[in-house]
Amino acid sequence: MKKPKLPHICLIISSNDIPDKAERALKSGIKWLQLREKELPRKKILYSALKLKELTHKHNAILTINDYLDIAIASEAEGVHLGQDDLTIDAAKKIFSGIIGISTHNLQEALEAEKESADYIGFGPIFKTITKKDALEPRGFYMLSLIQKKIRIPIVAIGGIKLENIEKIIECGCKHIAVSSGILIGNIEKNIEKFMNTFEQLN
Ligand code: TZP
Ligand code: MG
Repeated sequence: MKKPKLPHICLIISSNDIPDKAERALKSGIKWLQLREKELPRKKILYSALKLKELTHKHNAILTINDYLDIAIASEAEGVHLGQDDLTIDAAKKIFSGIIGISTHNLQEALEAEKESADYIGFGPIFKTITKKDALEPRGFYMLSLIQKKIRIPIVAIGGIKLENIEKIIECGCKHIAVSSGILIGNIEKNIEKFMNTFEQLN
């Protein structure tokens, strides 16, 4: 199966956002959802993934699952997003032919991910985030630009990305972002419209 092209914006959601916020986001044009659920037992995460897959399929969007390759496979999600302490990319490739992304936080991790032929890297946190409790220190624009120069696979900037700072992210050459609070807090529809407009100017 051919891997789908990565949309510009990945919206990170948890089970609490299903179905209401997930559906509103999809209706507003979001084409990539990532299920990131750190609290619930695996069986409940699977149920969330299955429900989300129904919704993303209906709206012609893709779904990726954070951390759990088994749940990605069982829910027929298009991809999995691995952390540095999850399965290796090599191991994931043996059992999964979908999109494999991995979180990176420095140049060395990014180069390793590229060498292992990840489909994309997540890079961050770019700014301070309220969503990830154990997030590292913000990497900032400088690091993002450096990574952009050295890495050829798609880079998804993550962490504290908001409408106020998105233009600078794009100036760094970045074509993909993963966002949670910047879209889910406030008016979801308006936030998405503004984020999408910013990227449309690129095309
Ligand atoms: N990894 C680094 S920052 C982050 C994750 C999962 C959270 C992103 O959420 P927000 O609300 O857009 O900062
Ligand atoms: Mg993880």
